[in-house]
Amino acid sequence: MGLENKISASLMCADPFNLGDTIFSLEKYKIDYLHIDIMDGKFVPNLGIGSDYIKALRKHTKLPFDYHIMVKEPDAIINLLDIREYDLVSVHYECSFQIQRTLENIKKHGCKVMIAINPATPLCTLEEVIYYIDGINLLMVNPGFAGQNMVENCMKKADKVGRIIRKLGQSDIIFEADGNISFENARKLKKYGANLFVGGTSSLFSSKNLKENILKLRQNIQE
Ligand code: S6P
Ligand code: MG
Repeated sequence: MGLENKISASLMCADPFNLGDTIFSLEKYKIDYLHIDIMDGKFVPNLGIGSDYIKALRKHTKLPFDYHIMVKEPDAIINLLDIREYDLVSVHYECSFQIQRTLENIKKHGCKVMIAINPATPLCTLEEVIYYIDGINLLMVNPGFAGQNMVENCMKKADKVGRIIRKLGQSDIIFEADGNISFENARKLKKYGANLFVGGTSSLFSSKNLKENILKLRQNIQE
């Protein structure tokens, strides 16, 4: 028996002018997580929102945060975040010289710790970290920007990740899929074992009707 399917709403895809209303709507329509992309302009060629801004959001919502950290040597930044035990934190395999140490540092915050895998990151890396992590965040695009098309081969990679998880008997591992998660892609990824879906411009924010889009995404990831 696997984990319950969940949806994480990508904050960088929301209209910043209406952010408060969007977050209240996400709460009202029972979204599971707020997906927060943190970028440093070095690990990925873009910048994300800063730690003070993120902490300010915390004052206005009780939704759990799903931090996706795309930062070189992220330990210092991680310590600046207000991480709670119900949050998820994913860092990339390549971000740190001693990734196991970084994962252990994150774990000290009491949250779930996850490894993020780029489209070109070999899956054999999972063997080295699987016993340190609660989940995998599989990137279906090269991270840094919203609105990209899925990198070829990523669907096959998702299939392989699902098989690895089953082979290791790790049925309680979180398997997140991030990037170009359209309604259709979500349905396919669900078959491969994904259980956490990042909703961005391809689904939740593809039109102004957030309620309808959440419902449609939920229907597409049902058992
Ligand atoms: C990409 C980032 C993602 C995006 C999300 C956008 O670097 O990690 O979390 O916010 O992928 O969704 P979409 O549907 O526009 O690709
Ligand atoms: Mg992300």
